[in-house]
Amino acid sequence: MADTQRTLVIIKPDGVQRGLIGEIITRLERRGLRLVGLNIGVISEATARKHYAEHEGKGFYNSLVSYITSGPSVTMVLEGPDAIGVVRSTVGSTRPAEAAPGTIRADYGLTVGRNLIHASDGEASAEREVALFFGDAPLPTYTRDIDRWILED
Ligand code: DAT
Ligand code: MG
Repeated sequence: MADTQRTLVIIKPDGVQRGLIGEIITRLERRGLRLVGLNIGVISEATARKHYAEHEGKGFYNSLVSYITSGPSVTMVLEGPDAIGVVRSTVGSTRPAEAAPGTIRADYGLTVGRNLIHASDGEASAEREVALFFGDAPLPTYTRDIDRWILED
């Protein structure tokens, strides 16, 4: 059986401004993933810099920080078997123009600087990012009645 994992997803300001919050959450929820954290708000510059610290010094770092802080984002935590990889493959490649059709970035995006959504890329980053955005909030542990139709014992 696959390991149950938690992963951080951000609907970036372009996704919020374009009215795609529901579409994006629906796609993730329909896969069977369980939502255990959800918040909307403007990400502070300090948090954005920490979140994207691995890209510090790259040419796009400052514009990436301005973009992610330019308006409200939706931050969420999703849970499920192999959730980290499952969400990354549902999101698609970093560059929407190269993303596989059917992925969120391909279906709604065109350019790398407006690629709509962030998802943690591994266990260490998921743990770090969930703590960065939801560190103070206790996340619920629960099962849904539908889970027996989605998850094997
Ligand atoms: P991902 O978001 O798929 O994990 P990443 O961690 O490599 O991709 O980069 C973080 C974000 O930075 C990405 O979603 C968009 C932006 N970005 C990455 N590479 C870029 C580039 N070459 N030019 C402009 N923006 C870039
Ligand atoms: Mg990344």
